[in-house]
Amino acid sequence: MNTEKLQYIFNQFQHNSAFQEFKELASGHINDTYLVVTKTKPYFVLQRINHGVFKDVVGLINNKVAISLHIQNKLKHLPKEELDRKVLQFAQTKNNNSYYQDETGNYWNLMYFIDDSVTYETVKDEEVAYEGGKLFGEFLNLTSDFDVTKLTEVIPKFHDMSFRFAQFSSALQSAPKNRLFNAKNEIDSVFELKEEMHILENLKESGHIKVRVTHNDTKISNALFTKDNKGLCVIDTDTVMPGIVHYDFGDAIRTICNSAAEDEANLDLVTFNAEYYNAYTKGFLEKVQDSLSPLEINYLPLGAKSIIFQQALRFLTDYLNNDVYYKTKYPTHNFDRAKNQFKLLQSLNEKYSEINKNQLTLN
Ligand code: GN1
Ligand code: MG
Repeated sequence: MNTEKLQYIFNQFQHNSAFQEFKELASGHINDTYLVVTKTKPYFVLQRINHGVFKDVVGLINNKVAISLHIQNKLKHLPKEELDRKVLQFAQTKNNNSYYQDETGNYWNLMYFIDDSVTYETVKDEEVAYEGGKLFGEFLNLTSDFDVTKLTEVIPKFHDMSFRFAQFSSALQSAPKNRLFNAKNEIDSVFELKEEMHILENLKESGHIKVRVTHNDTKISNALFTKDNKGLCVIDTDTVMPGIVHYDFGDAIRTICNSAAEDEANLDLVTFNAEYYNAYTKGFLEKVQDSLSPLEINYLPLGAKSIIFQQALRFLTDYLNNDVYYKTKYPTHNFDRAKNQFKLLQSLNEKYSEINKNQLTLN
């Protein structure tokens, strides 16, 4: 990305700021994200949405702007400086649009950067787990009265297990022989878990679990914290859409309770931290319990299991497909990610009865 082009795109938006320089924020696997440093604060975050992955970019942007406005409205009693740090704010273009489409067809959106905050790729402190739980719980609570039928399903069937299995099956048909051979054990694990991993989807399809507004990418690096570790703001709302609470709960647990990063290749370093699970769950339920049914609460542990499994399945599928979806840094990156998630799942399984028991006493 060259500076002139980025500056030009930045200046298509209303901001009254002078561009100084940009830095790439490289943590996402799908979109391109840049911090725009301006001569005076606030800084901005400029994002190019990957429209190969997100087919309905306009729907995606409408979703996230609508959700931000909804939360801002619910928190309007707060002082403006506090509100601006707790909820994402999107800038409009000079034509009063929430996105700019450049001459090559790419879509861009611009957010205000929230200064003096920290993010975590891995969690080393129980308080961060607890605060993360409160933050994501509050996000679900504040959006629980938003009319979910107004949201676009930005990636249809995003968390549907049967859809992910279908993608896996077709990858098995076309995968190169060496990758199939390398992944034999992981492929076997997928089939062993098939039935249990469909339980939540079946409960959703039969209407026993409610479809609500969900974030769908609640990895812990999508939570901003203050420097003293208080939950501040939920970011990366690209995948906000109708879903079930278990996916959001599970994806946060997947990243908070992993003692290592999701692509750590040394599997001895990957274990599931049950203390962080309890801390997260406590914070989460403090904020969202009143909007959940007892059935939804009782199935939260299975949400964690299902999402860790699904992420393993998605990384494995992409490895078998020769890495067409996630950004990778080396040829076995997706395979390392998949093995990491299977190891995490195994470690969770060893602690599962303990977690389930705690779950019942928590509510
Ligand atoms: C992708 O791009 P990023 O890092 O925000 C993916 C998530 C995965 C995550 C794994 C649209 O998110 O579903 O959980 O990688 N997003 C999409 O780190 O597929
Ligand atoms: Mg994301």
